[in-house]
Amino acid sequence: MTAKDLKTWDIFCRVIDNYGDIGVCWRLARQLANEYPFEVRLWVDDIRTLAKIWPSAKNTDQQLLEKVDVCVWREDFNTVIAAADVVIEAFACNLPDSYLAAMKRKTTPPHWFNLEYLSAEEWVEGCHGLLSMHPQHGLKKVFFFPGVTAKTGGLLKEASLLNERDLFLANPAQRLDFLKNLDVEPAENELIVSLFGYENTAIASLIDAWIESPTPVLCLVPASKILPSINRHLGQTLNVGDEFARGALRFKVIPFLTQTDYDRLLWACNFNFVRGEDSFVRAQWAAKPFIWHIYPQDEDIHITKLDAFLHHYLEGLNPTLQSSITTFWHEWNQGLDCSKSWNNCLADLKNLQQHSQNWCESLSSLGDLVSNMVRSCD
Ligand code: TRH
Repeated sequence: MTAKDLKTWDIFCRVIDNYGDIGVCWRLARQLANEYPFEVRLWVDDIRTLAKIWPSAKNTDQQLLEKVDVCVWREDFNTVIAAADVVIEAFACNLPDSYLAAMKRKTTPPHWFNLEYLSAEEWVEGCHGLLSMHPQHGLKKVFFFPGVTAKTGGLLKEASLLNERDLFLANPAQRLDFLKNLDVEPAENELIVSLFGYENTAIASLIDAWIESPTPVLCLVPASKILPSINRHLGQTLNVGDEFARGALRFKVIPFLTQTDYDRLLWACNFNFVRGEDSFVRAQWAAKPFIWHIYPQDEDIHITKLDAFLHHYLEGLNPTLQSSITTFWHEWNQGLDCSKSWNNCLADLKNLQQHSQNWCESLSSLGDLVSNMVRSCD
C-alpha cells in the first residue's frame, strides 16, 4: 500500500493545558483533510478549547468542521468499529484500549505515528523515525519529531501559507482593514508589536522601555495569561477592547482570534512575542522579528531547548545582533529586566527583519511536516 491508498486518518489529542496541543492537532487535521483526498477524524477530549481557537466548533459529540470529522474523545471510548489506515497519537496521549484492539483487527496494520513536541535539540535527528513495538499487540509505532533540520519531520505549513502572507503584505489596505476590524488604528511611525505569552515579570521592564521609547510603540495583546502581569505593572484592569496610553506606548487588548486571523496578526505586526509551540512556528512563517516564551519545564530543561533553537536560528547573523537576541530571549524567559537587550535588538531591526526572511526561506526549503509524514507512509 502506498500513501495514496491510505484513505482514512484518525488523530487523537488530549488537551493538557493552554491551546498548543489542540492548536497543533487542529492545524494538522485541517491540512490533511483539505490538501489530500483523505477522510480525517480528530478525537479531542476538550472541545471547548478547540472552540477558543476555532469559534464555529460546537459543544457537541460529533461535527463536520473544515472537512474534518471532529469527535469528542470520552473516557469511556468504545464507539469505533474500524480503526483508520493511519493513526496519529499526538504527544504520547495513549490510545484507548478498544481502539488498539481495533487496530490489531485490521488485515493490514495501520501506520501508527506518535507525533512528538517540537525541539531543535541535536538528539531529535537520531530519534526521528524510530520504531517501537507495542508489548501486547505487536503493533509498530513510529516516533515522528517536528524540527528545523532536514533530518527531522519539519514544521506544519499549509501549501498556500506563504503565498497568502505575501498577498496580504503586498496590499497595505488589507493590512489596515484587518487592524481596523480589531478596532486598531496605527499611527504612521508606530512600531506594532503583538504580545502573546505566559505570566512574566519581565514585562514590567519592557513597559518602562516602551514608555520612554524614541519610536512610538503600539502593543496589541490578545487576551491571555500575560494580561494580569501587564495590569499589575500598570495598576490597571485592562480587558478586551481597552486601550491604555502612557508616553510613547499604547496598549490595546484585542480579542483572542481564530487561528487564521492570528496568522494575519503576526503578518501585520513589526515584532511578535509568541510562546509554546504552534504560535512559535507561525511566527517563523510570518518572517517577522520575534521572541519565543518557551513552555517552562522543571530543572530549566526549557532553557536547553531554547539554546538549541537559537543555535540554528542565529546562524549567519552578525555577532552583535546574535548576542543581543540571545540576551533578550534569555532575560524574557527568566523574567529579568530586558529593557537594554530590547533596545539593542531594535537598534538593528532592519538586519533582524532581513534575517527573519532568510530564516523563513531556509525552513521552507526543507518541506513541511504533513508532506513528510504522508511521504513516510509510502
Ligand atoms: O497555548 P500554548 O502555550 O500551548 C502549549 C501548551 O501549553 C501545551 O501543553 C504545550 O505542550 C505546548 O504549548 C508546547 O502555546 P501555542 O503552542 O502557541 O498555542 C497557542 C495556539 O493558540 C496556537 O494554535 C495559536 C492559537 N491562537 C489563536 O488561535 N488566536 C490567538 O489570538 C492567539 C494568541 C493564539
